[in-house]
Amino acid sequence: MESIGNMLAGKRAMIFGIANERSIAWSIGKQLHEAGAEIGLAYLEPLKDRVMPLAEKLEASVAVPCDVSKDEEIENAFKVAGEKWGSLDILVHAVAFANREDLEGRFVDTPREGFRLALDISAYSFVAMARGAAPLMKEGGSMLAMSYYGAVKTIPNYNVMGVAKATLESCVRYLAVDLGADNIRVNAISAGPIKTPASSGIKGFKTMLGACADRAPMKKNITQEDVAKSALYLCSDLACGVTGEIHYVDNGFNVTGM
Ligand code: 0WE
Repeated sequence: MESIGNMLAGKRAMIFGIANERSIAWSIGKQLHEAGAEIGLAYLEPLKDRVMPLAEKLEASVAVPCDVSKDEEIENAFKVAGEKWGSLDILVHAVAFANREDLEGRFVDTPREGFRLALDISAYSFVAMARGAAPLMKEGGSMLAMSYYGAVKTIPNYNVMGVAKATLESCVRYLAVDLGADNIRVNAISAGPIKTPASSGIKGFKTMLGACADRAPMKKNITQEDVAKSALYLCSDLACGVTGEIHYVDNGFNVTGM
């Protein structure tokens, strides 16, 4: 049995969604790098100065700016990775966005443009990434997206992001069917709430963290590292029989009814 130290030796991973050191994508990058994977990052250009030092720590051999609302930029990210590496084994999607004003108040008031934006950035981008990554996964591969329980149950204020995550989870299943014959697995992690760049500044978030910890069987909140360890499993050959799956990393919260 190989050790975690070389579980991903010789594998190459493209990671989308590092904003800073609290990003889930950053923890996953560290975990995959520690397991021996070669890392490539695609980041939002305005975040370059924050991301480049992290790219350096991951010894990233690819670092490419990418606005995931643009097909050409997603295509370019995989063109750059393909030119550098020739092949790809792992894709990590840890990207989401909704307008701030659409994450409070009544869901029924979500404007068409806010709905479009949330589903475009948070769900469609995974489809476009899968299309770019699949041709590079010549020996098969693993694609992973991040979801949240708000996809399947209503969570106050999560609103249009819940609809976007429901869409993302469905995309995982359809992509798993399309790509399965090419030995490409597609899964999502549904993470419990964590304080990250995306969750900071959401009103009532701290209260929510406390309530979740109280109700969760494990009586605590999860960490980015908890997510990253499950991500390592799903990206590795240990999960060779797992695809189309939504894997909860939430200290058991989702199995409770009260
Ligand atoms: O998916 C998320 C957060 C996604 C997110 C967060 C923001 C905040 C800043 C997407 N877009 C934006 N846009 C912004 O302008 N989570 C799972 C974390 C989260 O966000 C919530 C939650 C939880 C949990 C929002 C409301 C209620 C609960």
